[in-house]
Amino acid sequence: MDDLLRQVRDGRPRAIARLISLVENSETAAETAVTALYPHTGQAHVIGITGPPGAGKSTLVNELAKAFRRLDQPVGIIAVDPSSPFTGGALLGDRVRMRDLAGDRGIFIRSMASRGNLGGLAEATAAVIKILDAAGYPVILVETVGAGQAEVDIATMAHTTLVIEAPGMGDDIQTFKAGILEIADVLVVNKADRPGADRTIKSLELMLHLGAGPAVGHHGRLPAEAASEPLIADEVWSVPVQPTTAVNGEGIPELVDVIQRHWRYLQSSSNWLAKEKIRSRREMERLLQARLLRQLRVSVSLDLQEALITAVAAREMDPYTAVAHLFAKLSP
Ligand SMILES: Nc1nc2c(ncn2[C@@H]2O[C@H](COP(=O)(O)OP(=O)(O)OP(=O)(O)O)[C@@H](O)[C@H]2O)c(=O)[nH]1
Ligand SMILES: [Mg+2]
Repeated sequence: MDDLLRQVRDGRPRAIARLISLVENSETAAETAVTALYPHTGQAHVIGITGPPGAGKSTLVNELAKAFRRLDQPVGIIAVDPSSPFTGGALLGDRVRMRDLAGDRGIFIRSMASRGNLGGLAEATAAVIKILDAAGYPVILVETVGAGQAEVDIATMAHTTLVIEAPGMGDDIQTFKAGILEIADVLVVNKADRPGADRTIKSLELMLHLGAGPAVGHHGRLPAEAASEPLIADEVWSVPVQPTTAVNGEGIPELVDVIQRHWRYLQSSSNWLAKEKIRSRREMERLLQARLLRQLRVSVSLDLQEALITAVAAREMDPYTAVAHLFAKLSP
């Protein structure tokens, strides 16, 4: 493992791929890898790309990667698909779409899919981000298809979250998913070549107006329970709406400018530590949850779990008492 970790820090693609496979398949490997690599992380700009199926996320990721390569920045790409039970070859379509990137040594692409457990996937994704960060990729693009909790999880891992929408999916304010304003640092209207793009842009701008009113300290809108550190109100980021046509590259240079502006905003901001604390708290909660569930599997027989579930369903026991039984078994 030590040798492998050294090679990863040297940026060797084959070592990186091997370590990622280990981490995907074993929580212990993830723990060992992250513990060793953590001191070497914190350099990368992690950019989340999320949005509904077919909005053009992969096409856009492809274009963004090419744009960052033109700036001479190595780029790591993680495509996460929580709805797919397969790993590796599952996102073959994405690979095809990103094929102009193949052969570029400055690009590392990895697809990840569900292991039948969303929490596990988030944990693995967080570990893979750290591996690429420690391996020296200054830009890491993480694509997730908008699937509820997964996209929120990615938003808490990314410094900059792009929410991708496309025209023609019904442009009423109500049809945009609730919650996207909370996670978006930039709203991208892709397929700007399609009829109705203007209307989508206007709807989103209106929604931003209604949602936020005048400029609000961004990420101050993350749930209050997460923000133990007061966010300083004089630092503001107003979420821009950026049109793009990913298939021909239109709007991409402007989008890269916006992304870089957001990065500078984060770094110059006195809120940096407060935001890092929000991210760290979320990550630790996720790990704790995963660990508790793992411990439950080890300490409590499936029969007993089933019996308690049945008792609650049959109204023979209340859920609090059932959980108290489980919890008592967890502590040694
Ligand atoms: N007209 C038009 N089509 C686009 C544009 N960007 C992407 N597409 C097309 O939209 C389709 C879906 O693109 P993808 O990049 O696979 O979209 P995605 O959001 O990654 O899709 P999933 O990963 O399946 O959720 C493809 O056929 C693209 O060629 C665009 O700017 N304009
Ligand atoms: Mg895709």
